[in-house]
Amino acid sequence: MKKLFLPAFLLIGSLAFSQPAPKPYGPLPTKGQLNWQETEMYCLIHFGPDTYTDKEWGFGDEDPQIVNPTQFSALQIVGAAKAGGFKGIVVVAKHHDGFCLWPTKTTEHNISKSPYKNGKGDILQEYRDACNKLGMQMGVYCSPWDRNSALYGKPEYVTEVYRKQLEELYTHYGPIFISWFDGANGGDGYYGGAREVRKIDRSTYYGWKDTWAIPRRMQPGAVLFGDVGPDVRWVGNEGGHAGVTSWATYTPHAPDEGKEPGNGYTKDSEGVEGHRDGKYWMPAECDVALRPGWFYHKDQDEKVKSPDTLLSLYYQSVGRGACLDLGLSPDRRGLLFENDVNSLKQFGQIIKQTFAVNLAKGATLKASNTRGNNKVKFGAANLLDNDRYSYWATDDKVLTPELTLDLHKNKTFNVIRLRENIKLGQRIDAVAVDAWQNGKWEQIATATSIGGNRLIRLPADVTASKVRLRITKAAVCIALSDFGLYKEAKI
Ligand code: FUL
Repeated sequence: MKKLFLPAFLLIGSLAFSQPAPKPYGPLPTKGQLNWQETEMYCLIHFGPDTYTDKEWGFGDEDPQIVNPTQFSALQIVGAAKAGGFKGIVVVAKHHDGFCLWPTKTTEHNISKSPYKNGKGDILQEYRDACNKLGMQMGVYCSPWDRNSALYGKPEYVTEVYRKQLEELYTHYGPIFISWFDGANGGDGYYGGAREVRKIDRSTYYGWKDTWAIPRRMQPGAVLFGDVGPDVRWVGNEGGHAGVTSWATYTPHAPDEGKEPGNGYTKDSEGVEGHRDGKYWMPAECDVALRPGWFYHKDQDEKVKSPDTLLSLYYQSVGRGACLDLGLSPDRRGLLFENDVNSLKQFGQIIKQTFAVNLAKGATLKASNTRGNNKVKFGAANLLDNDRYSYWATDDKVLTPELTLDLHKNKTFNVIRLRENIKLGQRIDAVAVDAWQNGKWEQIATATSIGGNRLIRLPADVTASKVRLRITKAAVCIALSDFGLYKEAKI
């Protein structure tokens, strides 16, 4: 009997521990997309001729002599973004007016023709240096639409100007984490003096597949953003919010049946929620400006979004699995105005303090199921460590498990955080959270589309000593990596 017992024990033990990891589900993120997801928040910096003409879209005939930011400080701008909790910047290297902030060889319409540093300036390089110094990531936005170029509308503009500009940006300014492709395209402009309306076929003109091949080759770590991704999709509004349900998966559709979608040519209202059965891993980026406009306008100095507004946008973007891309606009001096700096700073403090302490840490966890009974590899304790990819998993057939957290004493919170290990795809459709109140469980929240990050901001504080998480719908067995309870800081 004794002799039999040992091998049987070993067999059962090894079966349990040999339970393989859950099979990945659906489209999966690439390394660049994982990095982007972890970045969560970055800033989109608009500065150029529009700053001096008080416009949002320059016509393309602006004199480079007007661009003279005598106090330009990339360190001040990037430093303010960092204080706001942002982990990167996207530099608008060229906006629709065609003026390049770096000394490009592709056009005369660039910073070297301005008085800035006597024509020796290179704003991109200054941003690069500041990012390196402050440990921030850098990305670039080079507008496909160019209202200055005489060639715009001809194939040569794409092959000899636009793609060459991208090559320069990808060559000279170090590793970038995102290349941003805008959808605004074609219309009236200066076009080398022609001053006319030029329309392009948004579906085919830029040859997106060939254009994307350039960053794929030259900046393999970067994600590519656009209405059609291919890595990060536009959320479909410039209000800074994703849908209450927002899937990381998406299939871009052209507005007209049978056509190829392109940037500026999608059913962009679909971007806000994405598609549960989307063909691609293509989570949303929510872009919104800190002020009403993307460029600096003096008369908007008092219209800078407050830290509270930024916080609510944070929950509606980052909290829904998207990233927040906040527009900053240096003024004519080349500095961020003090109201902008202050708002960023206070917002950053709220975020930092709110998420500094996970009140669920130290809880005793009881899961209704653990994959293969393997608590080390797939146990619920993995939810409370700081590893974004260690996870609690269930057996293949268990799609709606429950987890009870005994917090041992009353804790007060108003934010709940959930994250899936998205290396295994987006698996969970819906959850509910209960708190132990007056001797019974009471449902305090529900949420859909969990993905890389889901923040639930409760309408009021909850005080409880026990909390329960119920997965109410999942496509396959779960792989949840994070559960957090937080109390929002007041500044
Ligand atoms: C839009 C542009 O037309 C705006 O000027 C701005 O750059 C914004 C971020 O993207 O499509």
